[in-house]
Amino acid sequence: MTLRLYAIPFSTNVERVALALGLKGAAVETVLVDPDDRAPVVRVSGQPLVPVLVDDAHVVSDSTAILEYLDRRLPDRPLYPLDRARRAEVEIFVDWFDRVWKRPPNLIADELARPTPDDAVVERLGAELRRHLDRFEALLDGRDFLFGDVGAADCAAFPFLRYATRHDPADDELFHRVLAEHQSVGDSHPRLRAWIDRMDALPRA
Ligand SMILES: N[C@@H](CCC(=O)N[C@@H](CS)C(=O)NCC(=O)O)C(=O)O
Repeated sequence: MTLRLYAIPFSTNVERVALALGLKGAAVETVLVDPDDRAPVVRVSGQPLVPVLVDDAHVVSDSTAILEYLDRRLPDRPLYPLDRARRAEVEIFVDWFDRVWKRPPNLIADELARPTPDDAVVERLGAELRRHLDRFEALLDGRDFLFGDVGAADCAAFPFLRYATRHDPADDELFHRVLAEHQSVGDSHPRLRAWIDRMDALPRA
């Protein structure tokens, strides 16, 4: 049975899954959906957001839930450490990333979408986002990937952190412009730059 992945162009959360599938070497059929018409996604999953993974009778939405599902379904080349304590560390990181790290860029995008954005709010939140870059630089001290071996933490963070050095000109989504403008790194974060290059060279579905 071929896995099916529902996607929209330039989706960060879809890229998490595409990277995980690439690491697993799994065959997948990608169903590219019109971002303005989520009917096919709603039909298959009962909700409008991508990614959605369909594996025969199993329909899984939410990128983190999909990564966990893939590790159970295709246990070779694990995304999460097999050791319980190390696994919990990665789970805590992914949870922090989604609940804490994502807040400033989302709030900046909300602010910029207002008729008269407050520059001071944008600057304060931008500074918070830039401070996190130092944490990633430290996480990569002495190792090639965020928690040692490449896995779920890298798949979860890369699609968002890549904007520190890469922004496809065809990608004009506001949230992505925020990520590019408030994270740009020069020579200040060499480990982060090298990790972005390393991650970008990985296969993906
Ligand atoms: N928690 C979900 C979030 C999914 C999500 O927000 N997906 C975005 C694409 S990256 C989406 O479908 N957005 C559509 C919209 O907001 O209308 C996950 O991790 O998969």
